[in-house]
Amino acid sequence: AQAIPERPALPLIGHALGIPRGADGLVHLMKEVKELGPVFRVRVFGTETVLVGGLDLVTELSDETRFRKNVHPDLVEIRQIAGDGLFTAFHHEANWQKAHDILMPAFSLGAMRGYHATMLRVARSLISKWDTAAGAQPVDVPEDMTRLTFDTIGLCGFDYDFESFRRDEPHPFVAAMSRALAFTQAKGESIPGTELFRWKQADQFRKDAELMTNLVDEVIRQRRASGDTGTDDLLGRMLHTLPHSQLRSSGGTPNQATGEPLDDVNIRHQVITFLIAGHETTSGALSFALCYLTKHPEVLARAQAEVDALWGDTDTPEPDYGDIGKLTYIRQVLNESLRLWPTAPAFAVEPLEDTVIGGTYPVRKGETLMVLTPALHRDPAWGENVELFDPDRFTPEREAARPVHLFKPFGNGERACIGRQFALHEATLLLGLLVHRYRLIDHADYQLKIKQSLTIKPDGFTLKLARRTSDE
Ligand code: MNH
Repeated sequence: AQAIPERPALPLIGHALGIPRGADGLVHLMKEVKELGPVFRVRVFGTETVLVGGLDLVTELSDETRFRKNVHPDLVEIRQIAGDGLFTAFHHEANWQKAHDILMPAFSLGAMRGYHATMLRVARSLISKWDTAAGAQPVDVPEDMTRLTFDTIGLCGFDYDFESFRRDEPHPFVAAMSRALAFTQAKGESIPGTELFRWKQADQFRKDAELMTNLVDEVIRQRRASGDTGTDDLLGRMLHTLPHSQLRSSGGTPNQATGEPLDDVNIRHQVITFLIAGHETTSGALSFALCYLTKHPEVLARAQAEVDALWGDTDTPEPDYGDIGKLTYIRQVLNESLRLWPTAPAFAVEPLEDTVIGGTYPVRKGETLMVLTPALHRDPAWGENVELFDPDRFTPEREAARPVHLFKPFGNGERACIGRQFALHEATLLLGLLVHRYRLIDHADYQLKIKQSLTIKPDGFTLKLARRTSDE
């Protein structure tokens, strides 16, 4: 056995001084993969994390007979807001299996048929805003993508309209959420004990958490008051579906689902979870994709050719559900954007027992092994020029030939993203409509800069737009 590589560490504070805070932390760790190799250990005060960023090790860690999701310290902090909701639930919590069983059908590929019209309606709100901006002023891409994804999850999941396109500022929930997530993250990165001195931020955090909770309770109250028990969206399913007992697919531990519906506190946690997880990542993915389309005119031209073949030069295309599956090149563009910048840039697993990874590194039961997805997505197995944006990496032939665990933007196994089809349907539809309608003008010669909260976005990315004419 061999010790996991690490930089020399100072007593107590460990590597804290060497790791930049916030946004640059991710880029720093990606660099460490190049210098220290695909596995290394980082200590920050009392917390130790093993980081993993290469194909062979990630393939090993994806084995669910040996590893399961780890709710790492950052996620534990987020439990203050999202409790035992799907994303932050410990793997053994009974509510995870229960909510998973109740909600899975709402995320099947077939369920997307039911969301399509609503997604299209929200896309048209964005387009009408962008039409007004076209030829006049630039648009703030991540902000408008956030308006779109937030309204989409609100309407599709809860039949609740946040009306983000009627607001000059982000919806108060979005502002409160960003601050609250930043607070929980800063807490994880700071010297233990110093929370006491940040009472102002702590006070703001309490207010933000309360605002989110109140809004969610209002969403639930409105549904209950309406007497509606038939709507089969996320909220309807949570309020009215009874789970049936079944065995856990892994391990064989009997699940403790009782046949009772989800309790009110858990429903609140799930709604908050979906409002957060259901919009941040998709909005970032759309923003990166637009950024790469803007910087790669030859890719944009191919994407435009694809939508033109489907919708011609009609002013208002009427994409139906089936069209989304035909936008295969647009889907490749999205995948390639998610390869370079997977917007949830890490996920963690823990060994079920003390074990050895990579044939030589001992790891302990329950310790945090964090997969650094952007590093995995630059593994030499991707080929020569891993930094190059090339949607042709995702042609059906090359996808079929790719090792299974080389591309993991949605995490792994049972605890992988439940909203994957939802995100891809929504994002493919919108990108299709946008490239059909606009020329994307890189008016500020944008240089990619990563902004990181829990998820990542292209910081300060603005675009100018012009309507396409029928000969371009
Ligand atoms: Mn999503 C889990 C990435 C869109 C709801 N999501 C995960 C995980 C990743 C992830 C990675 C696994 C995290 C972990 O192992 O700790 N999610 C994404 C990306 C997009 C995305 C890159 C868009 C692009 N996610 C969405 C959408 C929704 C959603 C849209 C909801 C509508 N995601 C979830 C939930 C979980 C999750 C809920 C937790 C699932 C579970 O543990 O059971």
